[in-house]
Amino acid sequence: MKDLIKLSAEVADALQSGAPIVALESTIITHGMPYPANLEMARGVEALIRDEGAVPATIAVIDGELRVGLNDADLEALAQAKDVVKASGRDLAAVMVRKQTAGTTVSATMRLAELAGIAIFATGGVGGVHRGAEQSFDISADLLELGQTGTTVVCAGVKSILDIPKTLEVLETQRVPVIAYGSDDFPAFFTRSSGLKADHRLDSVEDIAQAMILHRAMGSQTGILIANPIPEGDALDPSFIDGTIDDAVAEADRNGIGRKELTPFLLAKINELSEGRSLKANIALVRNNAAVAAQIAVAHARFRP
Ligand code: PSU
Repeated sequence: MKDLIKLSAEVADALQSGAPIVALESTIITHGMPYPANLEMARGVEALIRDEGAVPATIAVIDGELRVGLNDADLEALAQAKDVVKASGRDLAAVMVRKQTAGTTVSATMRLAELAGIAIFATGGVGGVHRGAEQSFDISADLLELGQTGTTVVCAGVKSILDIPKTLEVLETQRVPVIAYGSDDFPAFFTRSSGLKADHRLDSVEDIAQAMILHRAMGSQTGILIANPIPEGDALDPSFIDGTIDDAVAEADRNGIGRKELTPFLLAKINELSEGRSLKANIALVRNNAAVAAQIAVAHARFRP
């Protein structure tokens, strides 16, 4: 199956030698942030992972080719690409046949990371159950992928653009362990707490690496969701950001935005309404997640049987 994927030389070497690797998604570059902040974020996150002693592997589809590990020219092209597809796992085959370029969502990136043999993946926020899902049925494929693909995903929780209690319910149904790092609470992306408890709390990256190994050793095929709260100094005031999110959700509703356009629309709208404060927080939390994911990868490479 590895022949399906084109690995960068650096990632291929790291896989061969068992060096720590952190996978990164690319929808956050193509649909989650505007240019040039997206490019700076992508470069900065890769540099941070290297500083922690791991190898970054940004994943995307370029001209129909499944790529694991991008070079700087690839990142630059992706950050500016127009009409680029947002590909979840189910979209990959058609995108390949049509030789399209796509940013990979959490679900697609998890699947490709697993195919490549990469255990850990860092992102900002995962998709979840959208508000009003009892009418729209809009539940991100990310949650179902977490239920069947054994990648550990480090995120900052989920945004309150989503219905967070329902998102946690689906994760429970999908048998996905939800572990908060250094916190009792499940974080809400821009803020350190959603007001809901996480199922488990672990306080060290070594403990998280051990949990990954035990989860697998017992035959579980599901992913693990690590919820890493945004650093205190970067968190937004809950009343400010919640109001902004409510306004963005109402505007999406009025304009009939749905399906795969909904999350990118809400992200862009929140950034506009918050005058860039959400983007700044988003970048800070992605960087924090990348650093923690790299530390977990280093511990995991040490403990792995
Ligand atoms: N949430 C964010 N930023 C993002 C995304 C989600 O805060 O960029 C992206 C991720 O790639 C995620 C995808 O996998 O959106 C989920 O999209 P949907 O809700 O359509 O499943």
